[in-house]
Amino acid sequence: MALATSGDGVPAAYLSTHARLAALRRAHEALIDRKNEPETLGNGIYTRYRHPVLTGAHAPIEWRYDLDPATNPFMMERMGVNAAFNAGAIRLDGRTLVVARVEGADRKSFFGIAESPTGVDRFRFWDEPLVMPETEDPDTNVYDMRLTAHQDGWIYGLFCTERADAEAHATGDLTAAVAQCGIARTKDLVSWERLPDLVTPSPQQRNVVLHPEFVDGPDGKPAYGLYTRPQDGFISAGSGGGIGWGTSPTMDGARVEAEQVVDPRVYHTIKEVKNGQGPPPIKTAEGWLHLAHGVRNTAAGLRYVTYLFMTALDEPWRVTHAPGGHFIEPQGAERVGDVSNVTFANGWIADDDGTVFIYYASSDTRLHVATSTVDRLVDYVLHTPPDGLRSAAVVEQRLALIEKNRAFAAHS
Ligand code: M1P
Repeated sequence: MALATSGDGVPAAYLSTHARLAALRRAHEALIDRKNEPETLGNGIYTRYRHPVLTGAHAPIEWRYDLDPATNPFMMERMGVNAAFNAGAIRLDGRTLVVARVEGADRKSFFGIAESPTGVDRFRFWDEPLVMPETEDPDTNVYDMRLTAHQDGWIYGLFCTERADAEAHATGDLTAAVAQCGIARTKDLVSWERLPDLVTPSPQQRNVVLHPEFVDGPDGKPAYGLYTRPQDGFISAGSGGGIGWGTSPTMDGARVEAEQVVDPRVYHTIKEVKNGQGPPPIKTAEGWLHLAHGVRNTAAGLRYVTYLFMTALDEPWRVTHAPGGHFIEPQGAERVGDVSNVTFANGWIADDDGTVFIYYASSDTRLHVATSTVDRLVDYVLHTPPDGLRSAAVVEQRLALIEKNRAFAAHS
C-alpha cells in the first residue's frame, strides 16, 4: 500500500508536528464540506444519498488529539473515535440537529450533537460532547437517544442506559448487563436535566420512545404515552412480545404500570426475533406514521432492517396499517461494519412543506440520510400489501398485481 505523502514525497505520518496537524485539519474540513449526491432513480419511496452524513472521522480533531507538540510530539491520535451512528433528530429554531451515538475506541458511547445547513450533508459536531448528568446509579454506557418535542413544552431525550448485572458478575459472567430507559429533558439541547429512569413491569427495556402528545391515562387525566420494548435479557427479547405501549402520569419519576404489546413480533417476518420503535411518530391527516426496526436471525447472524406502520390518530397505540416487508435495508457498503447487516433509525424530521429527512445508521458504524415526503410515506403505508405470512399467499398478492397491470395495459 502506498503511503499518503505531503506532496513533496514525505509520508504524511512523518511530517513535522505542525505540518501534520495542518494536514489533519485539511482532511477533516474536506470531509465535512463534502457535498452529498442523491441517487438518481431509487424506489420512488425515498431517496438515498451517496455518502454517510456522519462517521467517527467527523469527530472534531480536538476530541481526539492532544494539540500540544510538547506533550504529543508525534501528533498521534490519543483518544480515537470509532463510530458515529444511531442519531435522534430534531428541527429546532430552524436548525437541523442530530444527537448521535458516538463511540470511542474504548467502546464507551456518549452523545454528540451535529448540525447541518442542508440536512443531507455538511454535518459538523458542536465543539463539545453532550454532558449527560448521571443518576445516583451511574450509567456504564448510554446510547440511542430519541428526541421528542412534547406538547408540554419540553424536549425529552429518552435513551438506553446500560449497567453491569451485579449478580451475574459475581458468578464470573462479565458480559451480563441490564438495559433500562434513561430520561432527560432540555429546552435547547445545551442544558439537560436528568430525570429518574423509567420504571416498567419488564425486567429490561430498550428502544423506549415518548409520544409527542398527551393521551388519556387510566384515570381519564392527561398522561404521557410511551412506546416500550419489554425484554427479558440484555440482548434477547425473550417473552417480550414486541413494541409495547403504556402511560405515565409524569415524566419526573415516570412509571408504566401496565404494558401492552401493540406491534408484536411475528414468525417468519422481518421482526421475528425483535423489533423496536424508531423515532417518535409523525402526525399525518391519515394517522400517526411510525418508523421502527425489525430483527430476524440468519446463518450469518442477526439482520436488522427498518419498517413503517401507522396507528390511529385518537388511539396512537392501535395499528391501522402495516405494510409487509422492510423499508430501508442495508445495501452495498452499508452491510459491513462493527455489527454487520444492520440498518437502525431513531431520528427523522418532517418539515412543514412535507419533506421528511430519515436518519438511519448502518452496521453500528455510520449515519446516513434518506429523504422523502409525508405524502409518499403515507401512500407507501396505505397501499403496500400487508405481509402475506405464507409463500402461497404472497404469490397470490403478486398475481393480483400482475393481473391488475395486464388490465391496465389492455386499456392504455
Ligand atoms: O446492534 C444492533 C442494534 O442492537 C440494539 O438494538 P436492539 O435492542 O433492538 O437489539 C441496540 O444496541 C442498537 O444500538 C444497535 O444498533
